[in-house]
Amino acid sequence: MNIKDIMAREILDSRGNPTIEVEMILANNIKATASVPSGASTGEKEALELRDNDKSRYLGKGVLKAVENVNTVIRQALIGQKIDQVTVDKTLLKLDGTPNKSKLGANAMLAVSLASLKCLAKLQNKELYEYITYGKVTLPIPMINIINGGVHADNNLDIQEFMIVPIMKGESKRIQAASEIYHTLKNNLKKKGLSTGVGDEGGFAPNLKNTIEALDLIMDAINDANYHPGKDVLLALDVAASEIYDSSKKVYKIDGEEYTSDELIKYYINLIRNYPIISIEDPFEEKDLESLAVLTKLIGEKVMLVGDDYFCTNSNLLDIGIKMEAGNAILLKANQIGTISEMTKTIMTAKKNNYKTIISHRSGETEDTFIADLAVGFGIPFIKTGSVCRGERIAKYNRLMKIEGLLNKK
Ligand code: 2PG
Ligand code: MG
Repeated sequence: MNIKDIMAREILDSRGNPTIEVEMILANNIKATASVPSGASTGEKEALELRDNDKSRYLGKGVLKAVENVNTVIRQALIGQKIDQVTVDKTLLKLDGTPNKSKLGANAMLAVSLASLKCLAKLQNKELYEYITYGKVTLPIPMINIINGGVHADNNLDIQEFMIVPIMKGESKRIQAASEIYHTLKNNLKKKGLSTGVGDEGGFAPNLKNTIEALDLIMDAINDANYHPGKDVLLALDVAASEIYDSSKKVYKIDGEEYTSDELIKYYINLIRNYPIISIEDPFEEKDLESLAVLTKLIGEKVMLVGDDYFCTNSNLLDIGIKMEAGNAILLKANQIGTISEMTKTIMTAKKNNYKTIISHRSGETEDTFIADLAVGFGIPFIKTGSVCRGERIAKYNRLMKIEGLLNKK
């Protein structure tokens, strides 16, 4: 089946910033639409998100150049071609020809790559998760970000994400637990006179005394909602440490204190002693793989040490981590790398080397739910897709519950 047409347009993401949407049409008139998310705490080695930098539109954040790239060069190269994921992605990579997708833009490339994947699933009359399924299908455990801090909120918390990880059986049960804990936390915050306004990923963003108060509030909410922290609900953190690193002093700033890497290691060990934390993402700034390797040796048996900015969904960067035994898990964000084929390669590399995988949204999202399908189809054990609040996050949870229903019918 050949590609008949490709059309890109500028749409808005959940922060109200422009992003790109692509519609692909096949010769038999099968159509699919895909849109790409956008990060705020981005890794330095992420593929380039092409923005116009034209201050007269959207404060420079327009994506008309990326749209134009799809509607001209990419369209001309792909129209009339047989649809096949590897061929589409190879064509995109060849047309771009740069190491970080700076010519076409990873946003333009991913939108096309993803639209092609969705067309292929429709062509076989399959659900997206079903089309990409290889091996065992699993429903991922959600890591739900119920308190937001760092660059995702205007409050005073330095750690970016405080997540609950419900591990009971059944996706709907896990999401139900998250919702109950979320609402209990909301009531508890209200009673204390704290703000219940939310951050970019839908978690609450109150000003608190410190990290410990955030963790204690979450522990109380879990208990008050009649769940058992450490038993059926665990905790996870995304420190996004590059954002709190002062490179001139070589220290991390948390709650007004400064920590060297060695002191931060002790800080984490103390945290996991006192709270049922099963995962810490980006515990040090993204260039410090040495400290990540030390922490992995010390607590890697008990805790997932997740590389997000460290690896940028790039199999070459992951290879370096693997060699250094730095981290034991990787966060997967399609727009960090730019094509589905490259992301698939990274997933395979991680699995082969026993790195746990977590698929992830971005802090700026769209209503596209592809990460839910990718998690199930690729058998990725965890998903990070924000809080149980804000439509763009809820869309992914609703899709997961729908897939659970479809799987149960089989
Ligand atoms: C992260 C992500 C998603 P951003 O750091 O893991 O939660 O944030 O999209 O801003 O990079
Ligand atoms: Mg992160």
